[in-house]
Amino acid sequence: MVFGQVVIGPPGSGKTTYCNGMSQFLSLVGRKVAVINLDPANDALPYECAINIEDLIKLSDVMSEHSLGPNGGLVYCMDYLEMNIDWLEEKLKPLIEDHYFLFDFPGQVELFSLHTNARNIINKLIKKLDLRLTAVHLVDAHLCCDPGKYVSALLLSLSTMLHLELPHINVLSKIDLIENYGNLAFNLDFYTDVQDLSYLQYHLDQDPRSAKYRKLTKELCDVIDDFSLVNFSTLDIQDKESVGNLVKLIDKSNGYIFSSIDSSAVEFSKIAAAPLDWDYYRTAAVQEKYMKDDEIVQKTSGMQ
Ligand SMILES: Nc1nc2c(ncn2[C@@H]2O[C@H](COP(=O)(O)OP(=O)(O)OP(=O)(O)O)[C@@H](O)[C@H]2O)c(=O)[nH]1
Ligand SMILES: [Mg+2]
Repeated sequence: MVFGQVVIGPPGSGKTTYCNGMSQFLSLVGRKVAVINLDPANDALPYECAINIEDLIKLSDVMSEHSLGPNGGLVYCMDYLEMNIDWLEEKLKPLIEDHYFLFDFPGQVELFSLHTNARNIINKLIKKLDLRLTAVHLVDAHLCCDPGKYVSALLLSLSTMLHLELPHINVLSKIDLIENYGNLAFNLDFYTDVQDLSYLQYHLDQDPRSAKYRKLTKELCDVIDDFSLVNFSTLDIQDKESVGNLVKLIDKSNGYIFSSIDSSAVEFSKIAAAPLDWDYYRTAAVQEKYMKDDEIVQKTSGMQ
């Protein structure tokens, strides 16, 4: 079984930096990582990539040959990759034996919430190579500073989750920079847990520019509340604890945590030794008490 991550998110949200940091972190904990660059607009790659879409198609060629802008060019490149999926498959096959995959995707959001090409590419790879992939959706944490932008980040996260239908983790990236943007209107938990958006609506209504969209904001927030699917983890790529916490979440979501029982006893025992909110003796004592109460009830009902 092969595990990996599909790294997506709006332009500049930190995908390439994430792939670089994550591959270093995973290598340190003993995994063999292959980073696959599927973004033809990625100029200077900070990581050594195992496969690069530029070997198949170049964005600059597409733009000049077909008179397309960068957005249309990227859609064309993804369509082209979908049609030539065998190329990617052949490149991945030698790595399947012992590698963990990180796919660095383009930042054009409509590719993951509207078009079908990226979804088809991922699904074909999953089927043909028996991959277990989690979508890691990065959103720049500075969007929390503006309630309108935060609502749009929630909607984007929700539509991407519904569109891709993969195990999915939304991440507020660059959380180390959030203090630089001034005080947040609410605690960070409010933005990560997405529990009650009525406070956010009230906050938006205080701004005369957004007050006129009150009804629209309410309807959009209701959609997010009704699905009740979106929440966020946080990430500072330079903080190993932050990266480690995310790895634990991703490993649970794609099932890696279970596969590692056989393949890496050391890593699994580290996870197993982590503190758990479970106390055998406390649980056993409660069960014993219930059994005694049951006996008493049975005896007293027999006496009557
Ligand atoms: N402080 C801080 N900066 C970050 C972090 N992650 C990424 N950055 C910075 O954010 C900028 C954009 O990062 P990229 O990794 O190029 O973002 P991307 O999503 O790959 O961008 P596109 O490929 O253009 O869509 C870079 O200057 C990074 O150094 C982080 O966790 N903390
Ligand atoms: Mg990038």
